[in-house]
Amino acid sequence: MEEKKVRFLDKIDDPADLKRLSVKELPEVCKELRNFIIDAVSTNPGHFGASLGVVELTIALHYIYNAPYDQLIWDVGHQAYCHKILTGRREKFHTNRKYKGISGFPKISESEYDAFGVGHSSTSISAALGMAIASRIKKEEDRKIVAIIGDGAMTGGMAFEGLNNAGVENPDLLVILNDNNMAIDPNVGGINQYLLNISKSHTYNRFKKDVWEKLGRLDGFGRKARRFVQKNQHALKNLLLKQNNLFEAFNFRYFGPVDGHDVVYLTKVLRDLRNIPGEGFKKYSGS
Ligand SMILES: Cc1ncc(C[n+]2csc(CCOP(=O)(O)OP(=O)(O)O)c2C)c(N)n1
Repeated sequence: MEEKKVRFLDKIDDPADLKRLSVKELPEVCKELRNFIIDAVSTNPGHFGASLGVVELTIALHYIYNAPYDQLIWDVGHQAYCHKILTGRREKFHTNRKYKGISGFPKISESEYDAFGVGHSSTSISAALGMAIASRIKKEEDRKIVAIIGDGAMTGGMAFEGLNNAGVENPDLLVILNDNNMAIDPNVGGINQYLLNISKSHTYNRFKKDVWEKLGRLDGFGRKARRFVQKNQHALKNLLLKQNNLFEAFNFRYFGPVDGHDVVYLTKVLRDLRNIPGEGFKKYSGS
């Protein structure tokens, strides 16, 4: 069997080690992490596809955010293998889901990086909202809270309770919709159709990407114009999408879709989202 060379992953014991790498090196880390999971899960079975699907997203999140101070909340948690491996549990990963081994889901008592204990679906937005409000009360303005939720979990009622409450609470919160059109089985229902429709709206997505990138390159006037676009996104989107955006209706700003397998681009998008100034910004990003 061909020996797989590992240049980076063996030296990543926490996200600080990941941050020492250059953005250009991240695609290689993604390959190594994906191989690591495939090898581990082929001898010790566990949730396979869900974690393989978020390799790039997890690496980009840990590269840009400062966990455990920033809190990453995985919905269901079956997709958190990459997160576990990057946060000090690589060497224990062979004990995943075994008696006295590490848990197959984020578990608060297992690691300070596991911000919320999960297993049940559709809880992440409410949990993240609670944490964002707590952070606001404690005046921790630099602390970021991110919920990562799949399109399957997004169909659950509790996810909508979270959106509904966030709409009036106005927290500094990023919700990442990891839309792979798949749950345990292919996803079904009205929300699924809706998500397919918005992710296919090329007119809007193309327009936004072009405008955003061009304005970002300019200084002075460009920055002002970018702020103007930012402020008026809601109206602009409705105009271009020719339909109301469900998430915007809940008072979220919707950015997306974003290619969730392009780790370099993801770091750029997350850095932009992280740096959007001011309290009260709520962001919803499809990937
Ligand atoms: C309350 C509850 N109901 C059902 C489940 C079973 N369940 C496990 S994963 C999952 C859906 C996962 O799909 P998605 O959110 O799209 O994530 P993906 O696997 O695509 O990453 C469900 C419904 C659960 N964990 N909790």
